[in-house]
Amino acid sequence: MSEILNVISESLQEGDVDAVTEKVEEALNGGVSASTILHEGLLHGMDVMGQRWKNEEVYMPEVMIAARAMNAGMRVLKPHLLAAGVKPIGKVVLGTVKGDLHDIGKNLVNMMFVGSGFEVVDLGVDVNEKTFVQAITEHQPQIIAMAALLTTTMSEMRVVIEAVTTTGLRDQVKIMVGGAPLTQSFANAIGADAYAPDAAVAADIAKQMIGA
Ligand code: B1M
Repeated sequence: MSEILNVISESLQEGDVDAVTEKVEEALNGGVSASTILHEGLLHGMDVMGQRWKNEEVYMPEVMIAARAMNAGMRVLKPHLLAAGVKPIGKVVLGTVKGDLHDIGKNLVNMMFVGSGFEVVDLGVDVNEKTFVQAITEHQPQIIAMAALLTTTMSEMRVVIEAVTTTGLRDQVKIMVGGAPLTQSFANAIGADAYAPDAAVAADIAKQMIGA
C-alpha cells in the first residue's frame, strides 16, 4: 500500500476527521483513483477496526468515531466515485421495527454496512411492515436488515416477514435480524435468513449473502 493510503487508513482508525478529509483530498490531487482511495484507504481502515472490535481490542465508541471519519472521507470521495462509475457492492434496506425507538445499535450496523461497501437505505425507527414492503419495491435491495431492542417489539419482525411473503417479494430479498434480545433460534422460528449478534458480524454476513 502506498504511503498516503496507509496514512488515510491509520487516520481513519484513529478517528481523525480532519486528517482523513485532508489526506483524501491530497490523494485525489496526487492522481490516486477514487476507487483505490476507497478500497485501500477508507475500507481498509474500517476493516481493520471491524476486526479489532471483534477481537475485543477496541471498544464500540472507538468504532463509531472511526465510522465518523469514514463518513468524512466518503463526503470528499463520493462525487469522484460517482463520476468514475464505482458501484456499491450491494444495497441494504435497514430499520428498527414498529414500536421500537432504539437506534444506536442500528446506526452502528449502518456504519459497518457502509464501511463494507454497501449502499444503505436507512428507514429509521418505528418502521412498520408496509414501509419495509414499499422500500423493497422502491429500492430493490438484496437485503432487508431489521433491528429490535425490546422483547415486546421482536414479534414485529415476524409481521414484516409475513408481509414480505404475502406480497410475493420474499424470493427477492434476504432477511437479516439483530438486536440485544434476539437469538439464532428466534431468527429461525420467524423465517429470517440470518441472525447477527453484532454490527461487525452483520456486515460479514451481508457480504456472504450477496457472494461478495
Ligand atoms: Co431503552 N431499553 N427503553 N432506551 N435502552 C433497553 C434496551 C433495556 C434493555 C433497558 C433495561 O431495562 N435494562 C430495556 C429493554 C428490556 C427488554 O425488552 N428486553 C429498555 C426499555 C424497557 C425501554 C423503554 C420501554 C423504557 C420506558 O420507557 N419504560 C423505552 C422504550 C422506547 C421505545 O423504543 N418505544 C426505552 C427508551 C430508551 C431511550 C429512548 C431512552 C434510549 C434509546 C435512545 C436511542 O437509541 N436513540 C434507550 C437506551 C439507550 C437503552 C439502553 C440503555 C442502551 C441501548 C443501546 O443503545 N445499546 C438499553 C440497556 C442496555 O442495553 N444496556 C435499553 C448500545 C448499542 C450499540 O447496543 O442496540 O444492543 P445494541 O446493538 C448491538 C447489538 O444488539 C447488535 O449490534 C450492536 C452491537 O454491535 N444489533 C444488531 C443491534 N441491532 C442490530 C441489527 C442487526 C444486527 C445486529 O441486523 C439488522
